[in-house]
Amino acid sequence: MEVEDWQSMGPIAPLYRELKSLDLLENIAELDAFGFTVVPPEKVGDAAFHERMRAALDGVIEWRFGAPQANGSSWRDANQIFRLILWEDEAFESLVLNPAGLGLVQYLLGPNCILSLCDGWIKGPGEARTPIHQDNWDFSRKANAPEPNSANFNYLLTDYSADDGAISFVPGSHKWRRPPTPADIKYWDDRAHPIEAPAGSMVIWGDLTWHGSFPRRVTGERLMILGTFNRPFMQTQEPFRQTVTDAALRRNPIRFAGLMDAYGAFPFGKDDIDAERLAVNVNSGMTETTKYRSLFDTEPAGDAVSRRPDYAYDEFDRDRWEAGKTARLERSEQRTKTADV
Ligand SMILES: O=C(O)CCC(=O)C(=O)O
Repeated sequence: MEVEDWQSMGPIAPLYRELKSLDLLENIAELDAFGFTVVPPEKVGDAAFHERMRAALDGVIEWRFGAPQANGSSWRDANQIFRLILWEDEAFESLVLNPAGLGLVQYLLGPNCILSLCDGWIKGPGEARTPIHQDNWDFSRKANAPEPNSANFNYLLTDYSADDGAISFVPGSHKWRRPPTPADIKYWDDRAHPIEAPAGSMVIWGDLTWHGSFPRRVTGERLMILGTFNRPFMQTQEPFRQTVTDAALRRNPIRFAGLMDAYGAFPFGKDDIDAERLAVNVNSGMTETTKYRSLFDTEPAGDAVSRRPDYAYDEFDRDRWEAGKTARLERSEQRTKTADV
């Protein structure tokens, strides 16, 4: 079937075509049927890409904690997340834009999703594990909405098996639309399906799927990078909008400014929306009409984008409002005249 730019599909049709060109349609089917999928290393990047990412994460670990000892027991009984690594190496900027990872995440959340987390994760030998849980943090509702609000990739930097301390999933749990109870957690901890996949793979899932991880039974460290993305009306878990620099926006494609939510409409101040910035249409965060940005766009955005200004939310610019009113009345007069002719 020819997938056309059907108006009713908005940006999902071009996204689907690009995922097809990446040979990822089976992954879409797995996300729908089972609630998780694994993209093999060769569809994520070439050998140089994987080596670069490993060097970047090793660099963060060494800088923050010191290099692990050669005997493989530095991280015994640890299951440690290290937060906000995005700005510690430019390699991570290309990871969050990775066409396979971002493409499948966008399929789950829409192509105007924003970045919520970019973290490293290390697990050492011993008993430490992640209990079965769901990443949908909306505990204000009794039942989950049918579609996820956030989605993750786990980019593996070491091989995964149950003995390596792999992530595990409860297949199909994304359709149950509720978080696990304490009894569920106990039941599924050892029964969940472990991911067996080589380093360089990307595991992807939406926030409705129950998952956890096994303890690591061998020496050495399990390494992974977590990317979490939100729908754009939500608060992010890490402050990318506040910490992104103009230089980072300039050197990346326009979609990166969208991921940083540098053009998101919220929050409003007394002056309401910044229409000029919204018109740039990088990522409105309000509607589905945001222009589709290709997964393959690598053109640096340059001066087309900038950091979010420091708005004086508590001030009201009466002159600006008057100017807007005058312009509106003039437009309406013009329309009436045209209709009279
Ligand atoms: O690998 C793990 O320990 C669990 C990963 C996880 O829960 C996540 O990435 O959200």
